Amino acid sequence: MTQATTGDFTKTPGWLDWYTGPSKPRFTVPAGAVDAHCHVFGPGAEFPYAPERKYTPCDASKHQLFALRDHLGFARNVIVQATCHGADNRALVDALKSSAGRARGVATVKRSVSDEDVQAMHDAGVRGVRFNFVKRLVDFTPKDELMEIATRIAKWGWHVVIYFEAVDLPELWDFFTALPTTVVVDHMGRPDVSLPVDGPQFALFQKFMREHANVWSKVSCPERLSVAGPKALAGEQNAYRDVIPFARAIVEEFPDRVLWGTDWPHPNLKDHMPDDGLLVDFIPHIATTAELQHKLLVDNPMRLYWPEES
Ligand code: 0GY
Repeated sequence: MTQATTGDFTKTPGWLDWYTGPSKPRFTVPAGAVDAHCHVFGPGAEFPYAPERKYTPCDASKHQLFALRDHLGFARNVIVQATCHGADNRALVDALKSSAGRARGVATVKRSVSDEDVQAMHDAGVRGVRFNFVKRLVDFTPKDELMEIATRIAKWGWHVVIYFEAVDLPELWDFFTALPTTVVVDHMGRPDVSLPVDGPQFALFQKFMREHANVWSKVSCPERLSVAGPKALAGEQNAYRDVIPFARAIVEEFPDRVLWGTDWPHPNLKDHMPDDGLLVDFIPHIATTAELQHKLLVDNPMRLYWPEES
């Protein structure tokens, strides 16, 4: 794969481009595996980045995403609208339409979206909306507006994907637990993995999932959550080892409500860009049996995104 340029847009200073030569994973994902969290960026010359964006990425096209899918051994993608495209879902919809049914999508919409627009996105393969509460990524949207959107999209059988930081869960709890749809949490609600896995911060997230059977979690982004980083210690095998106890706890307690994704092309990483092949090799450390791996990578994403085939 070759790195694309970014059209007329100037990348955010210090932006790390995605890794162009990912290794072939040693872990073979099960047949029919779904990469359930990834993005497309532009290309900016064709699908301009949104004026309200908080970063300008490098381009990362649908062709490059599909090539990565094949290289890693996955069958399908769930493409999640990234904040650099705001509520302009054209790049996402174009990728879905080019996927021959092998990609579904999660869009970002505003209150002003029409039923016709929702239906057109549904026909292209969109199955959810994303509400982002990470303050460095988006401006604030009133919760009554988000609840109105959630109520409307529920009529299409869509779900809500939420992205937030663990410290904000207490304040967001009442809103999240009132959502009328399936709710999918990005990256386990971004726990601080330097805190104990059995401490109060992660316990609140586990309570959130335990008490609300409609809540699912992506056990994704060790490269984003890790403090230990990608280097294994002498005598240890694992990159991102500090994330393992958190992700494994969620997979083992909620095996039917977990999803996994690469997060390619990995927006906003500051220190290192992961080799996506090594990210796949992380999976057996968090889903330690063939049965758990099959649920995580095939059964669960198929039930949520391709229910007609599962
Ligand atoms: C992710 C994480 C990030 C960015 C976005 O939409 C986005 O811009 O989700 C982040 O910066 O933490 O899931 O891709």
